[in-house]
This record gives sequence, C-alpha cells and structure tokens, in this order.
Amino acid sequence: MSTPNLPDHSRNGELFARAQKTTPGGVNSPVRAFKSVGGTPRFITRAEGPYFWDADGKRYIDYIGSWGPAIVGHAHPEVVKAVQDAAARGLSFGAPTEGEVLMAEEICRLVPSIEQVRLVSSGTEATMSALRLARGATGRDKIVKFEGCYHGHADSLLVKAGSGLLTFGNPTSAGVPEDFVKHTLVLDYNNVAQLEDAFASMGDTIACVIVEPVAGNMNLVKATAEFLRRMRELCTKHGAILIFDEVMSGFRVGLGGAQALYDIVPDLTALGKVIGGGMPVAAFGGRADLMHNMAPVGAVYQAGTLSGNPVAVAAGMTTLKLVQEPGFYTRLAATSARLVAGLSGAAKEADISFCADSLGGMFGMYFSDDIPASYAEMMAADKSRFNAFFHGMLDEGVYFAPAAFEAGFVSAQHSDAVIDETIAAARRVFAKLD
Ligand code: KE4
Repeated sequence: MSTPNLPDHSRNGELFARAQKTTPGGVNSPVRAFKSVGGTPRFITRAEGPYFWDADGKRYIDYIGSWGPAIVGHAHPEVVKAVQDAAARGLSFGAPTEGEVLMAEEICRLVPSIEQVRLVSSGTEATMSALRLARGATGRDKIVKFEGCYHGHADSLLVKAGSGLLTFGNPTSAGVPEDFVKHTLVLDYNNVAQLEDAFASMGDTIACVIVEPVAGNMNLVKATAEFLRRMRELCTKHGAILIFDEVMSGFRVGLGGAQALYDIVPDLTALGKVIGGGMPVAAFGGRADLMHNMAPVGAVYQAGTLSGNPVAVAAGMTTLKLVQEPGFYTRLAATSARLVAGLSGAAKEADISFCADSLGGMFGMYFSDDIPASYAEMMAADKSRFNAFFHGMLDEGVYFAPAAFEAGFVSAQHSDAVIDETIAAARRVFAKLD
C-alpha cells in the first residue's frame, strides 16, 4: 500500500519536490496535489486508450480521463491527427475561422436548447460569462447555486463550491470579498421546498439559477426529476434565467447531455471538457434572444485571445464526430454499469459498507450504505476508508479520482477486460481494508 505523507524517492517524488519550488502545491490545479488522499501525485508521462503511465514507468487504468474530456480514450489516432493537421496550418490567429462556425453549428444541432453559442477556453469562463449574461439580460443581481455544486472559480461562484474547495474542507475561498458573494444564494441540492421558499421570498430579484443537472463535484449525485422540473417552472414564473452547467455532464451522460435525459429546456447551457476532447474548448449558449445581449451585438462584454482556437476546435470536432458513432453511449453506459456492479459485488463479498452509481459514462463510489442524494448525505460517507481504498487501488495500477468528492469517468476504450481487471484488483483491496 503506498504510504501517504512519507518521503518519496521515486521519480514522481523528485518531480513533486521540484515542482513545489516553483508552483504553489506543485500543481496547476489543486485537486491534483493529492491533499485529500495524502501521498505523492503521479506525474503522467504519456497516455493511450484507457491507460496512462507515470514518471516511474508504472501503468494505470485511468478513471479520471482528464476529468471528463478523454471520453474516446487517450491519444485517439483520429484526434491526434486532427490536432497535428490543424497545428501545421498555424496555432492561433485571433481572427475567425471556418472551424469555429462548424463547431457552433454542431453544438446547436446536438443541443437543441442552444440557438446561439460562444466558444471560450475553460468551463470557468463559460459559467462566469453565462452568469454575467443572465445578470445583464435581467438587470438583476441575485444568483442561486447549490451546495456541493462546482462551476469553476469565478469569484461569485466560489461559495461552498463542491470540487477542490470541498476537498480542502474550506467551503468559501479566501480572497473573495464579501461584497462579491452577497448576491449568491446557496441552497441544498435536491431540496424542492427550499427552492420554492427562495423564489417565494425573492423570486423577482433572482437573475438566474445555476445548477449541475447531474452533480459530479460532490461525487456523482443525480438531481431528482422533480427538482429540475420545479426549478424550470419557478424560473419561468419569476423571469429568472435557468443555467444548466453541463461542463461535465454535457456529451458525457448522453449525446444531448442531462437536459435531454431529463427533458428540461434550460435558457443557457455551459459546456466544456468533452467538446474540447482534451484541448481547451468550452462554450456557453442558449436562447438567441439572450445571446444577442453579448458583445459585439449587445452590452454584455466577454472576450478571449484563444477562444475558438483552431487546434483545440479540431480536437473537439473530431471527438464530437466519434461520440456520434452508432451505439457509442449505449456501450459507454454499459461500461460504467459493469464497473459499478463489479465494485459493489466485490465490496459486498468483503462485507464493506459501499455502494456505487452511474449515469452514462460517469460513475460515483460511496463508502456508505446508501447512494447520496445531497451534499450532506455525501459528506456522511466514510472518507478515510475511501482514501485507503484509493491508495490500495493505486498500488494495484488503478487510478481513481484523488478525492472522495469527485465523480469518475470511463472511456470508449475501457473494454470489459479492463473493467474486469479493475474489479479483480478491487476484490484484493477490499479484502485488506480494515
Ligand atoms: P474548468 O474551468 O476547470 O475548465 O471548468 C470548471 C467546471 C465548471 N463546471 C463543472 C460542472 C465542472 O466540473 C468544472 C471543472 N471540474 C473539475 C473536476 N471536478 C475540474 C478538475 C480541476 O479542477 O482540476
């Protein structure tokens, strides 16, 4: 079992020590630092299909897939070729390209609620811009989000964020002035009564509600159909904008995202991850009448040097082509279901309190008796047991998210044999868990 927090003289350990001299925590995104699980982060040297290899040459079955983008598998030859061909024509122009038009048309075709779309470079930019648009279009200041949901690191959204900050047990980021969050109302996920109370008391001052329709940043927690239906009704009644943050669920839980599964039409949608195929592409879009508020047409400003970057768009477009192959999502859902059933069976054999859930190509694992339906239920899960399981599986060459509060992801390259190898490893690890 890898021993967290002891001196690590591996190549990973050397790189981690070196990295911390020049970069806070040695990482460029906090969750990568293994703070929540302890131990040494693995520095990845290359990846292919369902695998990646660390600086010590060890191979892992990868269940984060870059936190969602690697849905067709790492280094897919068609995606790599598209990137190489695009790069050979120049990396970035700061001027419009046909590729951006094709991508915008494809997104509008695949997500019918999106009539107009703006490409950006990260999920944070997408949600931050959607919020500004909602406030600009309504002239209202208040926004509603839900505890445990994470929408990126824009100031007004770093309030009880679910990913990263939750991992650090710090529900509100330092450096965010009280003024910046006084308009942000944080409610409980899946709590219909609370949502109704909020709208009853201040509905006509609410600019928007932003929600992960399938939450993946407090582990996987699915919204109830009633929660989303009622949210839609209340937003419509009070003239508030409904924003679905599908940065993670978009093209992950199904081709049309969570909005297609739940049959709910949001006013705006944020996308990311899969639409970049591993390169920096994200987007926000929705009703044309709302999007016409965006500069240069309207008064809501947003911009980006690398927005719609041609090389990144080439990776995203090729990925969007590949996920439309017949049966892609049926197979992906069957893969995560096979994993979830196998893990649950292995835990049961070892008499471990554990359950798991999946939706499309994403899954959640919980060291608790029941699948959580809220942030509070998720927080009650046994984190220390998750951490021991995480390290046991890491030793076995299986890489799950390095935090109990994250969802996991499979790819089209996670074959039954790869899943079965994972289950066999889990059986050995569960048997050793105290
Ligand atoms: P980025 O700015 O990281 O591209 O996207 C922010 C974001 C927005 N909305 C949702 C629903 C998200 O899941 C994310 C980012 N997700 C995390 C995974 N928990 C990214 C991993 C990280 O922070 O390093």
